[in-house]
Amino acid sequence: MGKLVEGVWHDVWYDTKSSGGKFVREDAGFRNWIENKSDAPFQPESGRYHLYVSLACPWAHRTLIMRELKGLADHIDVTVVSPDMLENGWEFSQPEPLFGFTKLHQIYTQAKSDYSGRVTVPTLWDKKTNTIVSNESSEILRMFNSEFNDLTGNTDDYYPTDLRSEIDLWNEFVYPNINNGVYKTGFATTQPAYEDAFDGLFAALDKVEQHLSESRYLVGDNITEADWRLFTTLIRFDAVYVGHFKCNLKRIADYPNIQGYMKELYQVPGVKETVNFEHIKRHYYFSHKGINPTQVIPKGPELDLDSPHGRG
Ligand SMILES: N[C@@H](CCC(=O)N[C@@H](CS)C(=O)NCC(=O)O)C(=O)O
Repeated sequence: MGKLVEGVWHDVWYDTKSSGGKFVREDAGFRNWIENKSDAPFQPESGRYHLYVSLACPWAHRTLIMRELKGLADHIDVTVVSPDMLENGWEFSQPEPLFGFTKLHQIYTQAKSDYSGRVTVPTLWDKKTNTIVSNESSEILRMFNSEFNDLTGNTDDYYPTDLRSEIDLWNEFVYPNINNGVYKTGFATTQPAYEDAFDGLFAALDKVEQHLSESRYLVGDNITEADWRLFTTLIRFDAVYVGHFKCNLKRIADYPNIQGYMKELYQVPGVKETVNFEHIKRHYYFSHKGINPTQVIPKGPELDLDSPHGRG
């Protein structure tokens, strides 16, 4: 765990002292866009881009799901980092295929030798211009959703124009309260910071539970990116966030509508193959030594994900 400062790796944990015990997530550093336009510097091309992910990470997971759903698996290769994120940050269990690097931070300094900032997954690499296109999952998601359609022939749209304002509203609600809410709860280093995040998280889950009693998905009758962004947090919740992050007012299994909805999304063809509980549990319980100094990984819980979801 650490960050790059002018191209040099420093092993430091998140600073919560300057924010009253609260965990504040930094913005991503590479924010280019792949666009299907003749004058765009990053154009959709088969085999041009390489995606670095952790199977443990909910932000990386979104991009893996979208790659699968949009038929991009044959066009964008993936390298999976080791689940353990310790003093060197994300590492590869075998040298990665493009440069033979063993650490993800080397990819960042390959792109920019004096880079300063966090080294995060997902990271989307461009082999043609030798740089990182983006390390912001929400933006990678949009590129995958729309910019490769001519290449793949897949025109499924998870961010349709007429639903954008509603999708944006859900994203703005789900991100701080749920996606990042579990991290704010788990990484809080003071009681009030923990309780604030905890209360916000469970109030938000209550609202989603209520909404899903009236609506098939977050936005009407079709799955949108808002659902996938929520899904990757839900699927980790009972296995990790309840125990490791102390998000223990309720489990997802205690919310009938959310549980059915989560199972339905899990059962969408291609999705369950992107879910890896071994990496998920190993990463959190083994990497966050401040929270779990023994690094013992729990065996449970038993999860019911494959039985009928009961949602129509
Ligand atoms: N805003 C980024 C956040 C990505 C992120 O924070 N990923 C975590 C893993 S779940 C990470 O790589 N953390 C390493 C660090 O913060 O140093 C995104 O959505 O892509």
